[in-house]
Amino acid sequence: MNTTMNTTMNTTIAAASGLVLVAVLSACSPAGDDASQGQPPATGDLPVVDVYDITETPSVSDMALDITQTTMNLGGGALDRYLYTLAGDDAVYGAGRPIVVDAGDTVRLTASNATDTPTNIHWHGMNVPNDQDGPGIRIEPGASHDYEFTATSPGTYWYHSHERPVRDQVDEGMYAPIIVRDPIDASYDLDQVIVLDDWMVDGATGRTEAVGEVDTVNGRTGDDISPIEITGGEIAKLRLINASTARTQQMSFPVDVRVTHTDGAPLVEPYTTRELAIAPGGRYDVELAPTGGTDETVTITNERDEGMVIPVRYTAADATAAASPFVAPEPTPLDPELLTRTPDVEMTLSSTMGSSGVAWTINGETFPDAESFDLELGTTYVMRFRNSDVYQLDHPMHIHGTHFRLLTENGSPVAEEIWKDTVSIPAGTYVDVAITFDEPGTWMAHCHILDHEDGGMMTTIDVA
Ligand SMILES: [Cu+2]
Repeated sequence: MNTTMNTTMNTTIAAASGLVLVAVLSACSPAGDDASQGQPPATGDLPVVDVYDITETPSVSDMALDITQTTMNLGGGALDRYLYTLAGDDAVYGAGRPIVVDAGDTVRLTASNATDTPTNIHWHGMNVPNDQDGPGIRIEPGASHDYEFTATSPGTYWYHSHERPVRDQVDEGMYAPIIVRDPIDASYDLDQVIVLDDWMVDGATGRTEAVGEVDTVNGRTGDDISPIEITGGEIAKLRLINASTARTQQMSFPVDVRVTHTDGAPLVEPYTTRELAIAPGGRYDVELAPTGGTDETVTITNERDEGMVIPVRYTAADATAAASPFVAPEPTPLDPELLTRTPDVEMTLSSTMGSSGVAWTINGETFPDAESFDLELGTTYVMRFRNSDVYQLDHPMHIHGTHFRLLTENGSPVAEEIWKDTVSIPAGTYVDVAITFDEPGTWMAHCHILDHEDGGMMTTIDVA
């Protein structure tokens, strides 16, 4: 463990310094922003080029997305996979083409399905109108679909297929980041997206499985993982996304990082840590602001190190620790009645052995037979997720269409104000959340372990 690299997180709200730094950013354009027609990227040694450093990436909100099939060499084996790419891209993005827009932009995206399977796109964590959300849309092979929505809330999100079986599509690469920038994000010296995943590589068949043995960062593994380069006195924003279909990523940082966002939502009380458990579908934004007098390379890893070793190359500089440009939101008042209310909605999560394997259930039934719920637009409800799974598995529950506030965990109030769209319910426990929908429609609620979702642990919430 590194001892000389001292990280100091300055929690001073420094709005003024943020304005000064905005001016130094240039508007260089990454490759492939033009919408010229192109073939799917060359295959084989994928990824060839990828840019998940979005520090100077301009907002591009009109685009043509190709949903393609390709092959990737990974960990010594070749595998078939899907890939999201922009028409005309000459770079290859191993974790899908990042979409980077500024808050308030209207995203207009034509998705063309060049694969041999029907699919769609879900904008995970984004508050979009119900008819843009994904599950109700089907893009047949050879067809295309136009999406349009306003990127209202800044944050780190991702987009992925929601066509069942969702596991097969997401596990094989139908996903990518979508980042909605806050103006203060331009004040970070480095703004980098880190997409975590795992792949099963079988050289003989090219199959993939839910839990793979090769860990990847932005589609790269081992020595191919792009380093994080930072100099003393600089501050980096790292946007971690867990795209794994089944595994919680237990991330360890070599120095303290300061957590500013959960699932795209800013924290009223940012906190400092060296460990983060990121459930499937979950995101965390963290700040890294090292100081110290010695050049050093340290690493960010997950719990099993099977290829997931992210180098942090630190260059010493005679500088004080950078001030964070992050501005914490004002606390949202919490009605104390919510902490003691009998839940308005309860989802008991369990499993049972069915005729075709394990059935994953909500209130004893599988989708589409599971109990659905009718909620009023704009009303705040207490929703309880109770994990009674006999197999003692955690279930990360994801709700479409809104964020919810954590109230209690196993009956104990959550002290901090935390908003999420995906929350892990540990086996044998229950979690209560406060939830309000501001958009009408039928919204999905499901486990983000996608085998469980495909196996029935999903239901709908009708909001009117
Ligand atoms: Cu589950």
